[in-house]
Amino acid sequence: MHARMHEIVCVGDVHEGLNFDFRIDPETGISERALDLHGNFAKAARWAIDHQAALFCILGDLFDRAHVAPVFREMVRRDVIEPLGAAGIEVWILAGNHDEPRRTARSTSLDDYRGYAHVKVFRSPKVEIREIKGRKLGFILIPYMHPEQVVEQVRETLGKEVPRELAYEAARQTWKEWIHNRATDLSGVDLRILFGHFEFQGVRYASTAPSEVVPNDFTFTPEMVPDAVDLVVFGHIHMHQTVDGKIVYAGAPERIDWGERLDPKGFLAVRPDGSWSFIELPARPMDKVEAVVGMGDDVTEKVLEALPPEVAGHLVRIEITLPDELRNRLDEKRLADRLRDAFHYEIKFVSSSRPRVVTEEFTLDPGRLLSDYVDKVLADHPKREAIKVEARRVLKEALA
Ligand SMILES: [Mn+2]
Repeated sequence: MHARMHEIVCVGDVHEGLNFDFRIDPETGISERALDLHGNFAKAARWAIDHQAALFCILGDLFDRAHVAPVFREMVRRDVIEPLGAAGIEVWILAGNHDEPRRTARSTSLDDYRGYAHVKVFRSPKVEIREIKGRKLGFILIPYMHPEQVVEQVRETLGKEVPRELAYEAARQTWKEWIHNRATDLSGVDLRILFGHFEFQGVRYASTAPSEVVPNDFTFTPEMVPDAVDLVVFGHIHMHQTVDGKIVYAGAPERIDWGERLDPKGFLAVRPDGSWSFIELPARPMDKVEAVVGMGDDVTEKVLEALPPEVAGHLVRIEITLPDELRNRLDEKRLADRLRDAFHYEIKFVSSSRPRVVTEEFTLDPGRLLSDYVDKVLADHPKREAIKVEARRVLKEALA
């Protein structure tokens, strides 16, 4: 055995199964963009194999929903689960809020991998101990559980009824006590690591988003982590960052939405002494282009001017604000020619004649209809984007 087998590779929110409505391979039904997400996940697995890692941990939201198409489950099996198994690397999969169903009894696509001896799927909290490079490491694992599920557990174990409006506070208290007790149980180990999938208060979602406290979201607070825990490595937030010293988010291995367009993406390599490195992966460039057109302007010229010089392989989103009268003046053929090397581009027209976003396309896609509906009805709502994300998630779960 080589002496190098010691890193713990931690990968966050992969979101396999996320649908994109462009560059779809008619054979597989998969968008090339979905292959970007998968490709970076496979690169993390490759890195683990090349570095003879001791452990490969997926920190939740491997899948975008509780049920994803078999083709995605097969790709994960083929490019990640099985190669890691062949290299003798143990794999841990924690459930996240996207792939853990609200009802525990309903299964998730994650359960597919239970049959492998080298894989452990965690859908409820657990403690594991491993000896790595001569050091005894204690792991406290807290997969995502919906607050209702936590309350349900409190009722089962204590026979105590918790009113719905107190669910979040009860869940926080329950998690805090549980983590504290497990850390105490692990007093004999050399290092205690907490793996989980939750939001800590004060995190930033992306460098383009302001860090705001959304009071209705279920959050952890740093006080919930006892001193006895040496390192906290979490998934759920897609931006790699450190919170309060010892709390680290691995971040997503690729950019999942447009808010993440400026952020570096990758995974973490944790060493048995508790130190870690962020390993960056190549992320597809995303350009958000805004053109504001006035009555006297040439629409096409204005848009061409606003484009970055290099777009080959980029995702481009163009938002054109213009008076309704100029809506038909864009020379789409010239634009298409200029953007022919782009990976994909989309145009959104914003009317400067009316304050609201106008949907110009006709679609029967339920997800887009719902997004458009939220855009229209909640146009001025400060949390419109967050509401849209959650609404689409619930719809997807319902349609799956
Ligand atoms: Mn999540």
